[in-house]
Amino acid sequence: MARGRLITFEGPEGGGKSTQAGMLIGRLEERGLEVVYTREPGGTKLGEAIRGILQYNTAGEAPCAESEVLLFEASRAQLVRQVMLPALERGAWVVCDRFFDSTTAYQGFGRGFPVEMMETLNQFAVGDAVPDLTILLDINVSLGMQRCAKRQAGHKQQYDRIESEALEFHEKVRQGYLELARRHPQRFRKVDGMRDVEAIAADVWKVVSDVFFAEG
Ligand code: Z5A
Repeated sequence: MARGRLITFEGPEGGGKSTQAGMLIGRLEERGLEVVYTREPGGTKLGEAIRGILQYNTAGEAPCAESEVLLFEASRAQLVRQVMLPALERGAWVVCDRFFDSTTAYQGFGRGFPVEMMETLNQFAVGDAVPDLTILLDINVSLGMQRCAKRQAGHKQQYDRIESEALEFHEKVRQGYLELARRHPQRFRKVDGMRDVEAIAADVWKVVSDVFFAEG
């Protein structure tokens, strides 16, 4: 059985990663593929507990910036061993909502930790579970925030710890993602996330078709 494929969605918040991941999975399943959806941080019991700590301080205090990095990596290492590698090895496709590029973008470019250090930690956490394709849903920070504010108001939710960071932080993250896409052109495809859902989905499908299903 051929190894499955790993596709990750990345980008600033509000770019529509979860929405587009769901739509892509529908299209892949129509082709008869087994698809496993997961997300970071989370996707395992340990990872979901870490998610609470990272987003809502459920340990009773906020992690310091160094702990934050290591908690993301711990959640990731567990997800890779428990969910991703077994799925890929049995030939399933895995679609993941955020993965290690989020650490490089948020903790590296955003918080200012050395990018090379984040990449070394990422590599330790994931081993050879490197995405075959990373779709960067690019969106300007204020539009992303507006979308999230609308959703938050609808669900009467609080902003989480990282969403509550200043606009300048989120702008550094966005620029970091654009830099990563330039550095890794083989793996990254940038899609404009500022349009309507259907237009974005059509572009996402074109990218996936070109990368995986092109004739010849
Ligand atoms: N983080 C980190 O710092 N380091 C790491 O290593 C990792 C993560 C892995 C995870 O939060 C946080 O952790 C995240 C990064 C950080 N923090 N921030 N900021 P999360 O998983 O809860 O949230 P998120 O990943 O940022 O996703 P999101 O905010 O839910 O956005 P999204 O998935 O990109 O978008 P969505 O849920 O599909 O859509 C958001 C809203 O917009 C929703 O109401 C949709 O109906 C609407 N939407 C979606 N598409 C459209 C279009 N095209 N037009 C209009 N409205 C739309």
